[in-house]
Amino acid sequence: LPGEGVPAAQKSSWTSFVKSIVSFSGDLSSLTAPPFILSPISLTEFPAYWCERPALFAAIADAKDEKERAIAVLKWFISTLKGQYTSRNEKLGSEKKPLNPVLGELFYGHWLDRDGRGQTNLVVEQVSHHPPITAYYISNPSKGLALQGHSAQKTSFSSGSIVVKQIGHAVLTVDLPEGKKEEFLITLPRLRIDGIWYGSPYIELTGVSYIQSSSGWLSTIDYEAKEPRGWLTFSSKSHFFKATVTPPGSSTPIKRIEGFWHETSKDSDSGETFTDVRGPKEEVTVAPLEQMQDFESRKLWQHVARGIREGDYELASREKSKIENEQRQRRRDEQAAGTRWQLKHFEHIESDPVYERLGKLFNANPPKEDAYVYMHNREFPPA
Ligand code: CLR
Repeated sequence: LPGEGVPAAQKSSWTSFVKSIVSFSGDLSSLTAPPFILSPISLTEFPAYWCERPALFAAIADAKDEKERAIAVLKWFISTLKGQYTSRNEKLGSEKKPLNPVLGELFYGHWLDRDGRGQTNLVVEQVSHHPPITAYYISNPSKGLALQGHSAQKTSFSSGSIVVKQIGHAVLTVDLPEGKKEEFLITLPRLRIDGIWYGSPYIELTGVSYIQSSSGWLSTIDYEAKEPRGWLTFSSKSHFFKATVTPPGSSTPIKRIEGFWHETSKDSDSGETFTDVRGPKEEVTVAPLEQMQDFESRKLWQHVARGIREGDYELASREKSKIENEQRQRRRDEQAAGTRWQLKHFEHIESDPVYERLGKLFNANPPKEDAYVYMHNREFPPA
């Protein structure tokens, strides 16, 4: 039923929120939403989803050649999708509206070494508030792996769903022997947020995304492929995909994968399991609140988050206003002083040379994108 997932007292507030998104396109984060749909988690925490299966990330470094590396990268990438796009439904009951990060907001974390996989470190910085842009750097130094990327969104409304075009890309760098390295340009899928009328939003992925290796290997992931009979689930959420891996200069795949990105997938030819994410994942470890700086996400939002978690929405909104007013004052002070906010960990470049070079190989659209380059100025684990 329409409005099924909406608490009775918030029905009219949900209706007006839905009306405002219908006639709106741009930055959804600025719209006021009813309390039941608010998440206590800031968008700066989201890049952690890239590494919640640290062993699969580390395994990329152990692959023996270019082909095996391309396959290992695809396997890791597909295995991140469940966390990225369905974990709020599992934890919070539906997709929710994350906290809108402030400029300069930080999120640090790590996954400890276990079974020789090496330690993985995460640095996130909110590099723009309006529009919201989040930059991240994830590295496993002992394996010679680093993922650098940024994330922004363009939203619109179409036949009952919110359509989210992801802006930004990620580049994975793999150090090889003799000072050589291989790079992988990763583009991101489109999102459709369904279930809006019912007040229980969830994400479906649409379109196609690519993983282009500097070695020439290309993986193409198609999120709109039709499920063959026999695979059919009764759930309205499909999450089905097909992927291909093609060698340099060829258009004939040497590997085809199909399945559900939130459950299991298999090699279409051999039937062998490719990914299986039904088991537990490892959430990122962060420092205790007492050791955090004021701009670290969980410290900055702690009272707002408590308000949302405990249903004390007055507290949440009072604390949120405090943060927003403080931000406005900072911007005014900067303007008066003729200064600009300095980013702490990233440097903006107008065009990413890796995107330009590798994007040509699969006709990336757009042909150029900007990037935020990590300045390598944080020690892990934090002292
Ligand atoms: C951020 C980057 C991550 C993947 C990801 C997952 C969920 C997306 C989020 C990104 C961006 C913000 C987002 C969110 C789902 C809902 C939320 C689009 C792309 C919007 C702003 C809130 C909509 C409000 C409804 C839930 C009512 O790697």
